[in-house]
Amino acid sequence: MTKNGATQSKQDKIWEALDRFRIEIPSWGFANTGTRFGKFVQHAAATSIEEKFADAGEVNRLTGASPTVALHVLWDVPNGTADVEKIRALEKQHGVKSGSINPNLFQSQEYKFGSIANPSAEVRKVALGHLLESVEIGRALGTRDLSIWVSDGSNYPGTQSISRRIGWMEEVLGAMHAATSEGQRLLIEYKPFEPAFYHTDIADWGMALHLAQKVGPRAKVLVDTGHHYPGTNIEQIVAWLLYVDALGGFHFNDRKYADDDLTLGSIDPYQVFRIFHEILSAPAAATEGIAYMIDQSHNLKGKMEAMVQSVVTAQELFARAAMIDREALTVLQDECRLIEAEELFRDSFWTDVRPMVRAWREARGLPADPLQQLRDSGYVDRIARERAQRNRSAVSSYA
Ligand code: LRH
Ligand code: MN
Ligand code: MN
Repeated sequence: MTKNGATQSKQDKIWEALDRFRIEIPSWGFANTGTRFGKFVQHAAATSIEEKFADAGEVNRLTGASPTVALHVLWDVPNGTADVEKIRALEKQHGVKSGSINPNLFQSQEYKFGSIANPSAEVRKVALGHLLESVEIGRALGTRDLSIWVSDGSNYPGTQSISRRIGWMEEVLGAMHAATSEGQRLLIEYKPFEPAFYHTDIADWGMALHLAQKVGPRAKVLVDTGHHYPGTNIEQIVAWLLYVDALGGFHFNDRKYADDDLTLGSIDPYQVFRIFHEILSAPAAATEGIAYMIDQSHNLKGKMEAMVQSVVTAQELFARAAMIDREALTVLQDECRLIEAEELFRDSFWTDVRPMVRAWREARGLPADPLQQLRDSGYVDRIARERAQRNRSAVSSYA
């Protein structure tokens, strides 16, 4: 019901939801990636921060729903705050802002035995230095979130003290939290395994939640949908994190087996719908700050196409979840009318919202079909030509 007592139409609910839904896109989703077995290079892939911003700007122009781009410090901001001016200019040029800042605690040789959970105080200090620099970068760029993924762990039982490492992480993350300003947040991401194969220091939401609660009020938990064992009830985790006011945001992607980084909703769109339903069922105050982000690796799909497809899929699933008549559902739940409750829930999921989303796009002056518009615009062909040419001349100038 609306304030004046009238029941909101499905279309109103969808348009209202789409007006406020924004999803951040990752700079690394535009770059050449692969697996540990090899990389398949795409001519259209971005190889510089300039190209990543250009691509992100184009995705936002097409969808109107992705105005920020997540940056990975080592890959995008290698010179620290010295890069900030250049990034500010790119933001202006391409009409997208920097989003979450992702420190990199997993690539340096020093981190062979861990970063913030490394037994060496010297290495932990290096990791803290990088985290503090990331806080500075975030402050200088005026961004809110620092997304921290800790790849630390061990490969063989008995080789590390699991419990002492908890204390070390508390210390480092506490020092990082102390350096943040009012408008900044620490989002702590968890992952059950990979690259560590026996124990991972922050393996699940319980561990991430403990650290977030321990280090301070600006720390929250980040849920990467690919970072769960098969069959995990992710929406239940989401409901609990919302309940304890600790849900900071999401890295959306899909998976069939492990951290596959497939595009959002490509394997199990019902799961994304169920997650959105939990969010939309929670009190508005608990959900306002949630950062929706995409974290994918488009190894085989075209980078631009995959990103547009993912943003559009997220919008469609959010719209479907927004349509659920939650008041009616609550009555059915309380009266334990199971089939009716499930059918009401499923009815929204099975509704084809695409015509309504299309109408919303047209009303907002956006392309009615972003993917088709991307094809028609010739953007991908153009960047593929330009970037292939540039890569060829770069190769011949080294020869
Ligand atoms: C780790 C992860 C983390 C990283 C990103 C590149 O698997 O999900 O969020 O920052 O991938
Ligand atoms: Mn992630
Ligand atoms: Mn991941």
